Amino acid sequence: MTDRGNLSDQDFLTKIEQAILGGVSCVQLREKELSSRAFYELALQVKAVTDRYHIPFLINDRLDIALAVNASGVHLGQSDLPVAVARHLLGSDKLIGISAKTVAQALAAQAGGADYLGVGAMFPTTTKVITQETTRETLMAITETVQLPVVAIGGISKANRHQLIGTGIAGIAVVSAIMRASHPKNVAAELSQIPF
Ligand code: TZP
Ligand code: MG
Repeated sequence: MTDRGNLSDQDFLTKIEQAILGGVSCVQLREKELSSRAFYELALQVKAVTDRYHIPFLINDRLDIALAVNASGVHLGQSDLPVAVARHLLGSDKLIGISAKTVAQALAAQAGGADYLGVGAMFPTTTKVITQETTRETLMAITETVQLPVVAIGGISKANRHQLIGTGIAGIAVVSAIMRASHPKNVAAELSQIPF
């Protein structure tokens, strides 16, 4: 998952490419402050990279941008469009990920047609304002209840990744540990080797 920070567009795209070369298997573009036009243009550039490596490309929040660039799908939070509406608009071929913090939210997302769930923040993070972290118990309650693949997110790094082993997750989503690394390829390689 991306965060441009102060990177130039070229450096940003290079980081993404390095992360993919390290083992990142899906890229989500998450931009909270760009105009629609700038988001669209950046999305086209990122998609050119993910297409080159044949990996899925997701857009955070903005279903319109996902449609406009023919992304693989969209990731939506609890305040975004309802999953069933997004599914109706996107059709059955696109991926929809939903952020869930409770078993109830996870079940609702599953019933509405989500393809995967994002659960967190599992650890302290500076990428997003978090009121309360998600406990390991809640994460496990979700993985044990829903059939969907669950991706853990929030403050995940080399230092704490082992704490997620045995929780039943399908994978992890990482922003700063990779995007702020001077060697994103190495960090991505280390993080993607964890067995869950
Ligand atoms: N949702 C929950 S935590 C988070 C999002 C988008 C931010 C994750 O970023 P980082 O830098 O990997 O903690
Ligand atoms: Mg969102």
